[in-house]
Amino acid sequence: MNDCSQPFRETKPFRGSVLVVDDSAVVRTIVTRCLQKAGFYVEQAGDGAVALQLLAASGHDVIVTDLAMPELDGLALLASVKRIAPTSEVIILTGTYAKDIACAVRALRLGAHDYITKSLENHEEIVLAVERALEKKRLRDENQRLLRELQLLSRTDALTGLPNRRSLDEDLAHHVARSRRHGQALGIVMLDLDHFKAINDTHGHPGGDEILRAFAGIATCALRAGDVLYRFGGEEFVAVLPHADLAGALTVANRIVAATSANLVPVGSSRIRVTTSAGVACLAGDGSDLLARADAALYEAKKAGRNRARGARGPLSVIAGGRTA
Ligand code: GH3
Ligand code: MG
Ligand code: MG
Repeated sequence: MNDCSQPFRETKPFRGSVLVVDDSAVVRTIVTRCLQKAGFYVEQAGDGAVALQLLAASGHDVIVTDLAMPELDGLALLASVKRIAPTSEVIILTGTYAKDIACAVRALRLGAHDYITKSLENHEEIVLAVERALEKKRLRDENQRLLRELQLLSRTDALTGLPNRRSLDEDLAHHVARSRRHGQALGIVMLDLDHFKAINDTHGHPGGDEILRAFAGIATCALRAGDVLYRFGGEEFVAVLPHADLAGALTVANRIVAATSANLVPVGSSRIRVTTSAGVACLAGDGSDLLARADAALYEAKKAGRNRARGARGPLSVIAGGRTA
């Protein structure tokens, strides 16, 4: 039998937080003492309803609960915990239903981590069950963290840190749907650095990479709050401009074109002038050809001599410096 009679002394950080729920004050005290002695931070509740209040306030890692309790019983508490605090683990500790296999199966099906019987002889089993539950929670939390990291990485361009093409495809579909639903404008700017192959040839691929990073910064600074720049691929970028009509998007495109040619980008020991061309398109019809129309306008900008922006629809086109051509 464990020696639970020694007073608990806090010397190390807690191994985890546990909520002990039992309508018997004696059982609560015994279980609490053992878990405290094993290094856990423990709170107590006399029934399921109080337990839920404490859980909402503190978000315990593990809940050790009795089954038969007045008001809210153990199974009802378990169901509520799985709904409101799904990352908390629940261990059912029962005396009344100790031999009730059907009840144990039901608890496990509802998501209980473990189902153990009360014993005044051996408290080690409770400590072990809590340790296993904590380890399971730790692994699940870590998996979720890694999954979130992976999702973020899969949407991020490693070179520039901008959201990537995959991210653009997903976000643009949402923007188009939202703009169509609310009858709002949506503009995009497709950007392609001019003569980038020659820059690579002169300054090497690492030099080209530096320029791509610098351009990402310059173009981002030229955007308004709420606009987002994506790396489309290679030396091509796309800015998504919610609420922008063609004239507004052209203004932004021109700002990027002008800022790019105005900034000398440091590459190794030299500082070089880089220019970009831009094609602008705004939402029309179902929006499925938005990128294609911006790309066609970009082609027009290249054909017209580069270092300028062109709009996809209508006669209005604006070149760098704000002049209208
Ligand atoms: P234009 O003015 O018509 O756009 O000419 P350009 O030379 O920029 O266009 P082209 O498509 O011929 O060349 C694009 C170059 O971009 C070729 C490719 O090697 C380079 N490139 C693509 N991705 C990267 C990258 O991640 N880093 C570097 N340094 N270069 C890249
Ligand atoms: Mg290109
Ligand atoms: Mg290019």
